[in-house]
Amino acid sequence: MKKAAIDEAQLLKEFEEKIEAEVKIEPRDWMPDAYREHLIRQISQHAHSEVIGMQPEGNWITRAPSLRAKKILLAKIQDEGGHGLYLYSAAETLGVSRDQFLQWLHEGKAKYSSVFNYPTLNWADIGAIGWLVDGAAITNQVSLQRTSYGPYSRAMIRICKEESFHQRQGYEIMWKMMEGTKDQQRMAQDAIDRWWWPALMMFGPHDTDSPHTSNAMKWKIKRESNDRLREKFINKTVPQAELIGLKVPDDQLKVVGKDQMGEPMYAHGDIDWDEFWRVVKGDGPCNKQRLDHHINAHENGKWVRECAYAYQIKTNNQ
Ligand code: BYC
Repeated sequence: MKKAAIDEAQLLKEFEEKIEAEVKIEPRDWMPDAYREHLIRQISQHAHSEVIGMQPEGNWITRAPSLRAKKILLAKIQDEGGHGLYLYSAAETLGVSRDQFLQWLHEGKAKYSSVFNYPTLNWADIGAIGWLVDGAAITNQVSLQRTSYGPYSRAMIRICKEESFHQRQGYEIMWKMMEGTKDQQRMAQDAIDRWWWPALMMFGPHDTDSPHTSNAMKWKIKRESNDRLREKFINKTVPQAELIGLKVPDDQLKVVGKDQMGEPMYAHGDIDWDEFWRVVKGDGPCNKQRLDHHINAHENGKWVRECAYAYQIKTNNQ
């Protein structure tokens, strides 16, 4: 065997030993190309989700029903922007520039979570996003705190702290509406009817149809599979819905057992995977609007970036 091949085999062995021993992989460590590519794809798509996810909620800042509600919504949306920035920074440690990530997003080569391609039609949708969409995101992200790549794991730990406030403020909106008038209760039920299934789709295709799961689990990038996380989310969320008098829009939902704490575990009905793939591939209700908005905002911000670069060059030369 040639020396380069021996060296590579040794490096791979050391990498695998670290993964096995739960030692985080750091940016300057050797890693297989496929591990790097996998992380670049997943972390950048995660970052894009955070940033595109600001749009459906941003739609309601000017129409929040009280000053308190407006302040909470503003703070939440600002947090999402911050999450995007931590994640872009984590992804950049893998050797790809922020400009490149944005170009892939604008060209439609990079994905973002399909859930953000649905419209926010009324105030109850803001409650449903916080409760269900952030609730689904946090279920996934708690698990990703233990991911094997150090910068991604550390970003997740910080993001989870903020995400739990997001989930609770969403649930509070729904709970208040369910304590309100008949019309408010109808709006809350309508919102869960429209957001429940897209929230379940956030976990991705069934494990048997998920091409990336096998490597992701082998390298401990993902710590739990798409279906396992979806089940966890359902088990946690159905009792919350029932507590405030909301009905989960799934006629096939049924209790199939109890967990170790005596809490119910559920089996759910069929997810409409045709709809999922249609939306992922660009044909959802708001795909075009979301991407156009991002591209326009990016173009309009060009002068700000140019000023910042010019200032950086000037101060570096002093
Ligand atoms: N939407 O083999 P699979 C937030 C794609 S934002 C679109 O299972 P993987 C918030 C997948 O990319 C945070 N595409 O992939 C912000 C792959 O296509 P490519 C949201 C999806 O990576 C503002 C193909 O399907 N959270 O919290 O092993 C306001 C096959 O899938 C989706 C994240 O972004 C989807 N739902 O697992 C409020 C989580 N699902 O790449 C809240 C980060 C699958 O081969 N990402 N695809 O072209 C992950 O954890 C994983 O990437 C996934 C998919 C679980 C999503």
